[in-house]
Amino acid sequence: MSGHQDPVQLSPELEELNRVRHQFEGMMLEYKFGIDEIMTKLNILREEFSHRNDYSPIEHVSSRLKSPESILAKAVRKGLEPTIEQIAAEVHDIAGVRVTCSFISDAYRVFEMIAAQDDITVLQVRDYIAAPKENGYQSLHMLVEVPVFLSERVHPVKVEVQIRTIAMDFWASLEHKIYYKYDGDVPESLLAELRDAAATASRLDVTMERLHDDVKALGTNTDRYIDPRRAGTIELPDSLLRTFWPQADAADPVPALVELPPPGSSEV
Ligand code: 0O2
Repeated sequence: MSGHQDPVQLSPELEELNRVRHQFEGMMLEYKFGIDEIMTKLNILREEFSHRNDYSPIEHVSSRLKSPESILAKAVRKGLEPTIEQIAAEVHDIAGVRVTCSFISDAYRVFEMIAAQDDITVLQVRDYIAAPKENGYQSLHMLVEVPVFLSERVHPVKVEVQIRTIAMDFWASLEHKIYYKYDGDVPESLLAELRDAAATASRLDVTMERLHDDVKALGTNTDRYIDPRRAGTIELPDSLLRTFWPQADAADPVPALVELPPPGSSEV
């Protein structure tokens, strides 16, 4: 008996199926390479920032390749021909990268840094921060094209980059879960609560940005203030003092210096 097996003869239908599957896998691989390129760019920026400034506008970066089921569902929703060419042309978020930032200004800063890179082409921008969606969704979406260098050709790959704050991301992941739990048919009372929560998240972002600006306005002279975790005396700008000293009013001026409790003390 020889160890060799006869090659399997596939019917023409199976041959065709095999060809499409191979083509689809090739397309997904190219999208994965596109994600790899963008992730590398973002990780370089993040590490460079941390090294230079001890602060990075990029808090966290994640990526996902859309599942074949999700791609097909979107193709059906958009009324596309079920061909790889149509899907590649019309489904823009097969490759997705998400960047979370602490502050809204950081989101725009990251946007500008990506857009300014020579090999990046920005195909589309949707600014749901400036103009949130009806349901309260906020995020800055940019659809970019990045060249991927393959063995025999250079292939431009589309990647959707979503940039948002931590608060926006917290809201969006819960809303996404709720949307899928109710299969898109979310009760009106829950939708109203989600809109309220989005407004709260938005206020939080604005407050955090203002506090951050106030702290930056203290300048770079680190001798002027002491790490609060190590207790002692800390000098704060007026708006920050009023946040920690709500009993102060115009008649009772806020003291210029605040005594912080010693470390480990339960006193507030
Ligand atoms: P998933 O599960 O994240 O993949 P387009 O085809 O570009 O014309 P599309 O796809 O609606 O239209 O574009 P858009 O507005 O840029 O949205 C793309 C992605 O943004 C969505 O992908 C979500 O990830 C996110 N997104 C958009 N709107 C919302 C929203 O209201 N809530 C949440 N939580 N996320 C949103 P998918 O395929 O919908 O989902």
